[in-house]
Amino acid sequence: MDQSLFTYDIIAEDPKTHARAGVLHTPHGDIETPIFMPVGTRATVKGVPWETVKDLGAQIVLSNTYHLAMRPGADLIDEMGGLHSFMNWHGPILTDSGGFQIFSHSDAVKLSDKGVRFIATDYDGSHVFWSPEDNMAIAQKLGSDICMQLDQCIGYPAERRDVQRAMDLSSRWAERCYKAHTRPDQALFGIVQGGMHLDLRIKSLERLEEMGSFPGYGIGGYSVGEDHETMFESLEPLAAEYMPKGKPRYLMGVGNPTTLVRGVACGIDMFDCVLPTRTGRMGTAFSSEGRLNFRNARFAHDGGPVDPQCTCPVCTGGYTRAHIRHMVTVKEMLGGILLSMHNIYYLLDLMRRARQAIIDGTYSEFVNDWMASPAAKDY
Ligand code: PRF
Ligand code: ZN
Repeated sequence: MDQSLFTYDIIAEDPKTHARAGVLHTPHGDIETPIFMPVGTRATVKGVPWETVKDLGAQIVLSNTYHLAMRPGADLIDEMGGLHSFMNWHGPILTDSGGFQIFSHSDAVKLSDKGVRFIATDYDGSHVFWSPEDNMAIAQKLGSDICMQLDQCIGYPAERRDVQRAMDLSSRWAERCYKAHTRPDQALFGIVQGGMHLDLRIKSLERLEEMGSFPGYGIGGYSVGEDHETMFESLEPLAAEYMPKGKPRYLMGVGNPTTLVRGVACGIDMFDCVLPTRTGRMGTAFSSEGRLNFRNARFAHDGGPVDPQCTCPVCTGGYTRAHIRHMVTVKEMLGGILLSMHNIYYLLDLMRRARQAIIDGTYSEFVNDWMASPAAKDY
């Protein structure tokens, strides 16, 4: 499969860490890495119009094959001209496969070598069966710039033999996705699984590399119940020593600010997470002082911005902590929207600054300063 539209140029490598800065080319635009990708699971970043998502600095957004296939359906999106045109976001889009839903809906899922059967409990309860080929057909109909293989994400803790089984199944599905994927204007990324076991992770990666040439690699199966140190114990060597240098590395579903900073030091290029929007809707803001909970009465009389050090449109636009605390308390939707905007900007800006530090050759100082700052304290 010719995936030459998706070249990845590494423009700088930090001398003391494994961090890299790069540019990933896609048919809908270039992406400067390291990058955070805001999540629009159901073809919208909850509460935030696309013009705003763009103004916040997003270069690529995520969506989800499982959720879009349930509603409104891949045929309808195809009929409306594909996902970019349907959702009116004309920059790069990455669609996840549904592999995470195998984990998050695990009591409503039946797995076999043939594929996955979902009992669509969060929709109308109907059963859907997907082979890896079906999953690729849906992704190709949606027409995202990057799609992910169908995989099995397994939780933590788990027995090694179950982790191995999930990894083996993911490898076999990867091969079938690889063969079934034919759209030259869409990149297919393989996904490394293997839980917290470095040897299984390496095996998983080797199998993907043997299949041919994926234009990029997802790293799945982290942030599933383990603590941070447990994650970095295998993630660090995997990314720093084993993953191919010239391909983008995408750590799936991980988005707390400190993990981003440390992940970049390991050589991760791409991140996504619902955290900024989900916690924003619940009244929580990332900030230079750590996480702030706006349901807290201490903000009731505070006329300052959400974060005095932040340059987002909310923090520079005159919105006060008192006003936002009020809106969150009485459940006015603008409160959650403004905090979602601030949180998205916060992660985008964090990655912009990380990238600049990599280019300047000072990323190790960046990490040290970050870890010593109050922003890192709610990790
Ligand atoms: N697989 C897929 N999507 C994912 C994950 C995974 O393992 C994760 C794990 N954190 C998030 N999203 N396909
Ligand atoms: Zn802000």
